[in-house]
Amino acid sequence: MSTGFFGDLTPARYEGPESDNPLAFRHYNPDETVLGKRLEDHLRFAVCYWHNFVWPGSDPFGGQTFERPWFGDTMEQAKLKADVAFEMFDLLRVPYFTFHDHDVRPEGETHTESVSRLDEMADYFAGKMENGGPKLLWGTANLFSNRRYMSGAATNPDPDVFAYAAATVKACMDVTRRLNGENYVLWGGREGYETLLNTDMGRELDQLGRFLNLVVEYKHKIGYEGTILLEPKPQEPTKHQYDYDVATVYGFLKRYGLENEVKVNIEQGHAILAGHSFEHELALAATLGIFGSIDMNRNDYQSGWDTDQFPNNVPEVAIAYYYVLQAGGFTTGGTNFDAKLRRQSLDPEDLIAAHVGAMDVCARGLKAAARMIEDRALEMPLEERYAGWKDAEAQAMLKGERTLEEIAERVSREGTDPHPRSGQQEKLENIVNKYV
Ligand code: XLS
Ligand code: NI
Ligand code: NI
Repeated sequence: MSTGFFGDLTPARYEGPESDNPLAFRHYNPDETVLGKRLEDHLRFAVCYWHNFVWPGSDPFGGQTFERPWFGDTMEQAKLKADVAFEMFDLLRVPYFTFHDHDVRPEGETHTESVSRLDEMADYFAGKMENGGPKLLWGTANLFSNRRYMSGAATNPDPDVFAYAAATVKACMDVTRRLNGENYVLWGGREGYETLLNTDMGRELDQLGRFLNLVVEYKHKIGYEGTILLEPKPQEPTKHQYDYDVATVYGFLKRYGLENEVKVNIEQGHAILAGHSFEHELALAATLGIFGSIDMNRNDYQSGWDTDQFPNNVPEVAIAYYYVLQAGGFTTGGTNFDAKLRRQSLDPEDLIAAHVGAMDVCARGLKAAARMIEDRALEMPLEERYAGWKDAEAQAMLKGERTLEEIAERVSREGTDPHPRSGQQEKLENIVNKYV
């Protein structure tokens, strides 16, 4: 039986680019084949639970703007929320969703009660996920909202908080596995500091390293086959977050022996906060072999904080998917909309319009990226640019078969004087523009 929250809306359909229907897909046709694969299987869209069904519309200067019948802290309301959430997944025909423990169940009086409520909700979800219902892209634990985590979870000066967080992650991994979640995410919102004056950075990094090793050890112990993902972010809510960006995370993983165990979930807005472009983070993760999944939500370029807006810039999204495809596309990862409405967008229909639009933008972006790949539009100039390295002598230098003296000797013998060549940036930008 329907909750009636979405009135008489019917599932969003693909109607083609000319459609005027604001709740129809103009570019996202899940069954369209792109590079030999269905669009739905390329994009692997996921809707997040927290921004859509938990966030009340607050901002730093104001409280709740949304009025939702499930706001409250009873299990009954949690189930109503789940009913509405699954109705929305259905209306959008998204293949995946994502959630934190905290999003789906009211906190209990004790840890045990919180876990049993989570288990009860997982059972409730399992029923709705049967028979072609949406699947779980990833599960995660909220280790940042409760005041016990104000000084960090794994990096807390108090070992009891470390233990509480560890127990919470165990419960969330269990539930994720039970629901066949394809990944498990850790975003360290409080794993950082407000001031160095009260922070022992070396100790906190070691705590975080041990925590993540515990997670990986447990994953192997229970035979969980999903991917463990870290989500980098430079700051907010902390002044400094240890998982600053992809490069920092990679150094951290190396240091604690986890570079082959853990990958990254890269969020567009977090990349911008770190002073990078989204594609920089994607390309670097692919290069380092740790690319996992994406959170496809942008920031406002003027605001300087995580505004979590739905994507709406096709050229930006196209470049992002270009690097996702270059990395071989998603395996267990996908496109999660960690995005929220603006707080004035009060209507249930706004939730649908936001996602439909975002999915369309992503579909356009991915199709443009696929065409660039098919035409090898950027690949050929790149090959050409590095062609000199095919030369035997160049290869010998690269493979460590030449010493510094030998190279110097050859340069003076041959009188080599390199000729600068154009980087052709504008030409390449024009090529991209042709596709987007
Ligand atoms: C916050 C993060 C968070 C993670 C999941 O900025 O993006 O929402 O994706 O904990
Ligand atoms: Ni974020
Ligand atoms: Ni995120």
